[in-house]
Amino acid sequence: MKWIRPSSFTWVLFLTTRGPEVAASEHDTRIPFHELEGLLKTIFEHHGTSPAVARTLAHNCASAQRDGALSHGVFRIPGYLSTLRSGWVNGQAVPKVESVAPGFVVVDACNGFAQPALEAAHNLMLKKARANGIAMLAIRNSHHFAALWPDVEPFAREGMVALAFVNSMACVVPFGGKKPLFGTNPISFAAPRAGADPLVFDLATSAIAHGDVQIAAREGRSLPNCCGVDAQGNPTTDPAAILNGGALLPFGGHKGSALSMMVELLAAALTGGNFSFEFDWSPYPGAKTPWTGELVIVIDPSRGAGGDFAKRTETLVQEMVWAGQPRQPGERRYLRRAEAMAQGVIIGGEELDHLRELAGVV
Ligand code: NDP
Ligand code: PYC
Repeated sequence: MKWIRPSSFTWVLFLTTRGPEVAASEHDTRIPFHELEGLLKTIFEHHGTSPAVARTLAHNCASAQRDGALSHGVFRIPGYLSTLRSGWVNGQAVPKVESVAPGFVVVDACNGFAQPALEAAHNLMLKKARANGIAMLAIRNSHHFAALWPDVEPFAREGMVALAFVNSMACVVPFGGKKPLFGTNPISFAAPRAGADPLVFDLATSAIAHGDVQIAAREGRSLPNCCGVDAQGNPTTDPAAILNGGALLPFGGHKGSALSMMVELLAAALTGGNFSFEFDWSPYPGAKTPWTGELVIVIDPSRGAGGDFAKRTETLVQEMVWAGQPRQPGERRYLRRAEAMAQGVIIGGEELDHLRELAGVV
């Protein structure tokens, strides 16, 4: 078979004429990004966070909604509020940043959220990665309730390659096992591209994110095969059966299970945080946020490849396109982002009314 390499013009046309995959439904409305961010900041502050924590969480959550990462957008607000109300997490925590080696930063999040801890270490991480070629950030005593791509994309925008690992709560059965042990344990990766948004992937190591199971249950949808088991350990496509005594499975059988195990070791054992099975939130009714750890690795690619890394990424992306891959990881989010910044962030009408009530602006 003869392959015809498309011209770059063809691909630009393909990418710019294709709309985002998720269209607004008749029940949806739109809100400017900065308004959504402001609304969420007010809500967080009204529910016990410091202004600094509120600003960080609001930006993170509004960004997920903007980019169509709906399992970690405003859908998460009730969970954030109930976890704050329960006293399980400290919304006022001020992270303690410590430089423990030329290429190693440790942050004690002081039982607060992981994002303010990451933010507090961001500049130091960049400085160390530039000075040493690589820097590690070990966050412990933290709660991560969000998508992971916002933790790596900013580093790639600074020319760095970044990886992040976070563990969550025991709800995934290890391959061949009988009881949940691992969290849904996502891994994210970001690399700079010459003349384009960074190449980013962010994926749960479970067959499906817990958030997506909750959304499917709420909408009365069944799940694809091989996502989870019911309370008796039988395969099920019913999200309610997974949520009520059942469990999730790793993606890709033993391979996803091994990656999930690695995330437990990197995000918990290496940081001094809890394994996903180690914390007990039962004395805190309403607690929803996993109390674990996060590891972030930032690499300066110029130490290995001179100034060429972003161009090499671009070459690989072009070859993937030419090989027929219809879209790259991260591309859907960038399309949604561009559309939301131009026309407003899509949100359910009732959901927005509820957020306004919570913020006390109606
Ligand atoms: P998805 O399966 O939706 O997507 C995984 C990755 O694959 C994304 O980078 C996505 O890009 C890319 N992708 C999806 N479809 C395609 C395709 N057809 N071609 C090429 N690339 C594709 O993510 P998950 O459901 O696994 O995870 C959802 C979110 O949940 C993540 O943000 C994750 O961080 C979060 N999560 C958070 C946890 C926590 O403890 N805080 C625990 C578990 C999950 P794109 O973004 O462009 O669609
Ligand atoms: O969607 O699996 C998930 C998740 C766990 C913790 C935060 N999100």
